[in-house]
Amino acid sequence: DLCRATAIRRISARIIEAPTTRQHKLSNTSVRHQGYIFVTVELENGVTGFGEGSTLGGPRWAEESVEAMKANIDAYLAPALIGHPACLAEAASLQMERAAKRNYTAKSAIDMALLDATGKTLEVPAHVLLGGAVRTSFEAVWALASGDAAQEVEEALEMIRRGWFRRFKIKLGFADPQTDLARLAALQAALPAGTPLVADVNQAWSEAECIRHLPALRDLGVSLIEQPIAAGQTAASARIAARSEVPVMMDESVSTLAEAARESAAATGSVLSLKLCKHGSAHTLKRVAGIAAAQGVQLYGGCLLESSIGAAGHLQAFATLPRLEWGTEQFGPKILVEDLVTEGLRYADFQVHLPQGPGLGITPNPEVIDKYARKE
Ligand code: MUC
Ligand code: MG
Repeated sequence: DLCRATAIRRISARIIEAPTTRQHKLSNTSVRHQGYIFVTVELENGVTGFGEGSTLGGPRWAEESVEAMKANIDAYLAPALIGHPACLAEAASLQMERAAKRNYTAKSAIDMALLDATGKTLEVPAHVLLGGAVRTSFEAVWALASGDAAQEVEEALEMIRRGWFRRFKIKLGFADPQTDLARLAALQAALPAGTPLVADVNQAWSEAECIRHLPALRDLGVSLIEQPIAAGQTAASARIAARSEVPVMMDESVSTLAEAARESAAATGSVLSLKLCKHGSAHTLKRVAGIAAAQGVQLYGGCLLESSIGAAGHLQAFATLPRLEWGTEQFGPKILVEDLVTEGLRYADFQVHLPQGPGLGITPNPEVIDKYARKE
């Protein structure tokens, strides 16, 4: 039967370090390569599934690093799943929960590989295992984060010319607010009027700085302000969200179901960025989305600069959400010097398209993976 056929024979994890086309700066880190954990799951029926978990600058964006993920997968998460049916994803998540607390990125990479392997076994796309797609393409957002205003303007215009992206996110908080605002003003002046702009502060500002600078972001045409204040500063975030004339998006502040409930009820934002690495599995991502949506929070498909492997995993889950008001980022495949798959996700008409085919719908490229795998 299916459970016997999809019993997990082996799980392995490799550290990948893939160079990016340019420096990518955030308030608390700056990268020239992306660190991924690349998970391979082999089933008794001979099917192999793949998953990816992303980091930004080591344990800087969140607490997990590629090294920690590899150690915890090898020592705890993989042994807990040997012999377990890949088709029982919820039960696999429970097994992983018993084996290790938190470790959501590592768990999400394994969960993705299980979905891929089960989808391939049943010859259905992963979204079918998650309720089925209600959309097959998504308005895509590109992140500008070199810190060099002229370069960022040129890059944004190039994305529009290519027909890949016409919505942008600008990373703020690594320079002082005046410098950030000057970058933003240069961008706003160069982009077509009404271009949707997200400003991601990555927790860098205090409440006082928000009170001072959020009106300027509004005046510069910003349509969404992401995580301006440190995660966990619930009362201050709620005050900021209430006084801001631009919607505030929760990102680092919401990982677990309890955080989704608490932050939505406290109204620390009116939009939530969903990411598999924060929530631990595709099913949990859907539950987090439901908790937030039930309290009127709108949804945004976030990313952590995944390759087409992790980006496909996200699209498979995002495709099944009844509402996804703000589209998705998933620009990672286009910021890598070389994508990790044989055929990358398709970007056209300013949309990123849900891949067709069983499982995640992408095929990792073994030569590229070998090339960028850390030599142990
Ligand atoms: C984040 O905080 O949203 C996603 C895009 C980007 O530039 O950084 C990441 C993480
Ligand atoms: Mg963010």
